[in-house]
Amino acid sequence: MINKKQNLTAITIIAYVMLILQISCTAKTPTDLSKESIIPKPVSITATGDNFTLNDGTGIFYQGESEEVKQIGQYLAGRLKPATGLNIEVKSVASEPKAGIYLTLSGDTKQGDESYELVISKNLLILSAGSPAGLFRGIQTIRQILPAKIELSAKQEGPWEIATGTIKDYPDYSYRGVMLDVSRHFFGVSDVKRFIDLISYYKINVLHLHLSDDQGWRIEIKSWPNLATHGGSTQVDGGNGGYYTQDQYSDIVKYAMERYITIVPEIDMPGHTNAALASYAELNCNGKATELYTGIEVGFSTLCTTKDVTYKFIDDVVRELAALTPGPYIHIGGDESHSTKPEDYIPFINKVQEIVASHGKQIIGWDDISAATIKPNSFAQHWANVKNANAAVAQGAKIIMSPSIKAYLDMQYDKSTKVGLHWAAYIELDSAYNWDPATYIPGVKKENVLGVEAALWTETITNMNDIEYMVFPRLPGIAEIGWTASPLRNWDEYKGRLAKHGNRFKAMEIDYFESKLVPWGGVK
Ligand code: IFG
Repeated sequence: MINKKQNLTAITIIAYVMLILQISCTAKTPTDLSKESIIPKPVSITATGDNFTLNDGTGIFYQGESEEVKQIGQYLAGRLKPATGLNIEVKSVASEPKAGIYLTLSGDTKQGDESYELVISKNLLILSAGSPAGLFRGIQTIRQILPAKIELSAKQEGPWEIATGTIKDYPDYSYRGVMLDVSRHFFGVSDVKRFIDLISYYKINVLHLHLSDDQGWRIEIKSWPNLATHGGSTQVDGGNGGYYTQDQYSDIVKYAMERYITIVPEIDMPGHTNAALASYAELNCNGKATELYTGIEVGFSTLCTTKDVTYKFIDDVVRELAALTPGPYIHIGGDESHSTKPEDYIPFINKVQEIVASHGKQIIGWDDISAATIKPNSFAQHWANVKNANAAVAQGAKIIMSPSIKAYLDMQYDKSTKVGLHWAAYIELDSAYNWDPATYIPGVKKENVLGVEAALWTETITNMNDIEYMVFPRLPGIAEIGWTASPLRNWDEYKGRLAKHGNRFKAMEIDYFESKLVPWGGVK
């Protein structure tokens, strides 16, 4: 029979052991870099079993006088400050420092301009790349090999340790995008900037903005002002809609460029054009403006493809948009033109491609445009019809893979998902991850694929929380499909890494879907 005194002693011993354990857990025990949960998975990781520690003596140094590299260093310092409370100095140096974080463009771009290498030793973390974009991608990896609490916005206790070793990395596909439909429901500049922050953490490098559709025109066009003021005045279910002034659009473009993300603007045509048809009577074959539309039907609208004014309209729109868009692409839509006669659709698409090319941009269109003659150096975005994809490849076009049953993030996870649609499929995390763009469509090989893009249509999505709920965690998986070569990808291994991102999602205040397929937990 244990007496009271013995009982107390036992409890004291247990408490003491727990304390020692706790402290030893945070002691500088060598950690294993290869056990980190980086998404997308890097090409190679070699661990050396020690720790680099970020502290108030750590500086960020960059080689030479490049203002751009300095800004990347300042970006990193800015991401580290909230949780560590450290005001890390960013300084130019002529040569490799003895200690701290060193950014250098001494790398090569043999594996593309987003390749980078991280060499981490006890006192010095060297991030090298062949171009600033590679440095920026490497910084996302640095963020992910720090404890998840680094992403919290309030000051936390350290230590801020990074396991030592070497990471060599570069993407499999050069186009890794996500589309945000700002037409069905409008999302303001601050929402788009937060969205850009979140997708950049997973090395996404394209943001496709679906700027026009039946329910809303979302970009100011100075030569056709009613497009935004009238065509942008509402949205699905009749809300106030909205639009980006050209200055606001330029602000979004700049914010994306600073994160090495290319903006692809889409003006969908000849279908999905009711907002424009409601704004200008002359764009309609009958000369009468349509009513604004706040439903979610598709396929009922078409520009009047036989009128000259239609091509003047398109030329004005494309000219103004191209002047605001430093990226190489303009997306012309082309999908679901069920109200356009095929004999009118084909010459229309051919003419529109000439207009876009005349303004110095490359064309992307949904793969419906393969019915027309796709200009060389144009791209077809596959979404539902494999015949269209094969027809595009037959014309020499490269494919951006956005299969609706895999990559449409407006698809519900399962029957219980509170928002979204399911016309294509219910898409749980394993389904969104388990596909390979290089073998997905018979006849479409890896060399025919430019990359992948997830698409968030917003008929049922009305706020940032719903955007985050539908996009996370499926987007990190699609980002990995675009970045990590398929032999390195495996759902059972990936879900273990994804589980460790739950605390990162929480730290970034992402309202993510906690799928039961993932063993969430395991604080890192
Ligand atoms: N298809 C339509 C979209 C949108 C989507 C919703 C394409 C290319 C269904 N076109 O996907 O406008 O309505 O899931």
